[in-house]
Amino acid sequence: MNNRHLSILIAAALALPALLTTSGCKPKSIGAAVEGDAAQKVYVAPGKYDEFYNIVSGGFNGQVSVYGIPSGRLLRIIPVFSQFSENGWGYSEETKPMLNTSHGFVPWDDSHHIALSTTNGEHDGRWAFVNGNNTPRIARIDLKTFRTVEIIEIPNSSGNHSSPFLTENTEYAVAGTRFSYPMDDDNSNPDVAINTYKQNFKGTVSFVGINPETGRMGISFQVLLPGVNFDLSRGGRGPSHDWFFFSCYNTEQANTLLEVNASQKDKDFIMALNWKKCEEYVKAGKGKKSKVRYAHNVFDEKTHTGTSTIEAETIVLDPKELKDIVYFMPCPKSPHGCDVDPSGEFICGSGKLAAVIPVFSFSKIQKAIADQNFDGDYDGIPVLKYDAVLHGEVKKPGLGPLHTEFDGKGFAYTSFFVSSEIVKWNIQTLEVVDRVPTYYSIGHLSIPGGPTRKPHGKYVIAYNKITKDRYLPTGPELTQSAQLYDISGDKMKLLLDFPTTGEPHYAEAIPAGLIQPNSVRFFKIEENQHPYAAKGEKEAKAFREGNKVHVNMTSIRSHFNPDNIEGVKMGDEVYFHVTNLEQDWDVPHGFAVKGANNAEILIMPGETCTLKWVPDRVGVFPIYCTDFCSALHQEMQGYVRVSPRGSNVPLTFSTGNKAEPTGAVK
Ligand code: RUQ
Ligand code: CUA
Repeated sequence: MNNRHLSILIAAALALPALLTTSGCKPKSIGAAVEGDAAQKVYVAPGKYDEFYNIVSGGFNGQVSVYGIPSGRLLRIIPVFSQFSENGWGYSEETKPMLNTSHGFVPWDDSHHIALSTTNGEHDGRWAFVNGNNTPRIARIDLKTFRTVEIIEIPNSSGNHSSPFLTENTEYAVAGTRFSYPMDDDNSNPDVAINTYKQNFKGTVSFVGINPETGRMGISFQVLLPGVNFDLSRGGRGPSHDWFFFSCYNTEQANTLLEVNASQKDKDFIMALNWKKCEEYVKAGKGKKSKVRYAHNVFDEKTHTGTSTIEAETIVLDPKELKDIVYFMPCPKSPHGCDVDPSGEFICGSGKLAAVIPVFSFSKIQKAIADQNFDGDYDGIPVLKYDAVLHGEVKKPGLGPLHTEFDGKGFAYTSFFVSSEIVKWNIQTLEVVDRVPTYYSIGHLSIPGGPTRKPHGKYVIAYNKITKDRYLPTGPELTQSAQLYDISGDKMKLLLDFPTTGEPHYAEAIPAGLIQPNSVRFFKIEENQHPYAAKGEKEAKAFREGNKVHVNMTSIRSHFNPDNIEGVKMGDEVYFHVTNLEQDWDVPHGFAVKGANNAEILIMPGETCTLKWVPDRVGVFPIYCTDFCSALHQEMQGYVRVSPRGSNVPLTFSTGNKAEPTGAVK
């Protein structure tokens, strides 16, 4: 494809909704797109549960959201790489460390991909991993609490896009750098001219090891690679268990105007990497130490507190010396998605600008490696011959293929951004068997269990990039949108549109039964090890340490203890450590104070959360519960008196008229 064609393609993509209207692809009415029984298929009656959890990355909102499928009902927003004033995530003293990085506090990111943990390549319902794209990070969400419990920063990386895909037993989450650049490493000189890209810019992929019991992450090793863009990846399974596959674009190594300059070559690469061999080399001491800085943040459910540690070293493997760990396979053209079928034999690359979908055969890859069937090398990495590793090509599938999921019945489903459709094809014969339009310009798609050894099938969900006319308009920005299709028959059938928060990127759907029974209902108060917890009303107190006033406060329906505090002075920092004494499901309490510059907090039963407040004026300030917790919720309130600097009002605290201030003033 020449550049003129390329710009036509891009222009076509931008004008797509108009194009659909004029070309007649768009059904004339909703009725034409949806069959009569669609409503029944997505109707989840009041009091009934959805069949699947759909765990969806929020793109530029840095969050993850959870929907029920088939209803499309929004069940929860999980803040990850974002502050969230609804529950104080990233604002409370306990959660601020979770957003620490080697660049300091970075309270936002751009989260693209979800990976649900697997055992033997099948969903186990334990954790969800999600990537931070901008300031390279991987987060782990505990699916027992639906909370972010760990975030690790990835050094020697810039734009963590091809992440956090997993190996079959969740041994590793991967992180491939989207942007190549001069490494962070102390031995590298980062101050180079941008136009020396070819000489000085490098790529890496990192393998983040995951503890099989606790889920705790740590960077096990990194692999140093030529300076290209790593886009997406998938772990092998079954026969290809030991391998990982990454799509690479910008093999032209352009550093400006990539829309043209990184679209020159007819083929870029899928990279095949043998992570088992890498493990062996690391064990044999073949890695080199790289001096770097990166944050590792862990949230402890016993202390209900996050801590951030700055780590200083990684191990880097160099495939120029370790010849048998990495191979490139030519792939037309600027591949985006790189997906492995449930059997582990087929790997398909979706060239955004390609007219075919190439499907590679794992057994042929192994044979080509054994026979050294190479087409030279690329920057020291052997390039396998395209014909030697190809199972075949899906011909004329559509325009702008992005991602592929599998139904476990021998079919693949590929999203096409430019032609705005999902195309179903047979993995063996490579024949297209069905196509349906999406509204509009689908990015990712998800079949429940689609990236596992045993897909659950039944539905495919489209995550669309452009909403246009699908919903009531809400000003210049429309809601983001997903669509649900029935795939239980031969033909895909549109069932439902549902709005999403942020920009939905990748998502996974998992049967409710794998998560629902494990859901934590409350934290046991006797296990609360927060240093400022008041585990009963008798333990409630206020005390001073210099200009810091600590209030170890309890909340239970429907009062705080203490609820009257005096003796705070201008210049003080007040720390409200609120312990929710409830031991019952679904009874959080909120806490808010007038003029607080951060957020309210929402404290789960049995948990302690801390809100820091620096009063800016003298006066009496109300505090109150923000979550309607009982018939007397509006009574759940109190006051804090703030006196001038140097005032001699003693620090006292009380609850109830009888209990006069008993303040143990330090
Ligand atoms: S990407 S729309 Cu950031 Cu996953 Cu393909
Ligand atoms: Cu506690 Cu309202």
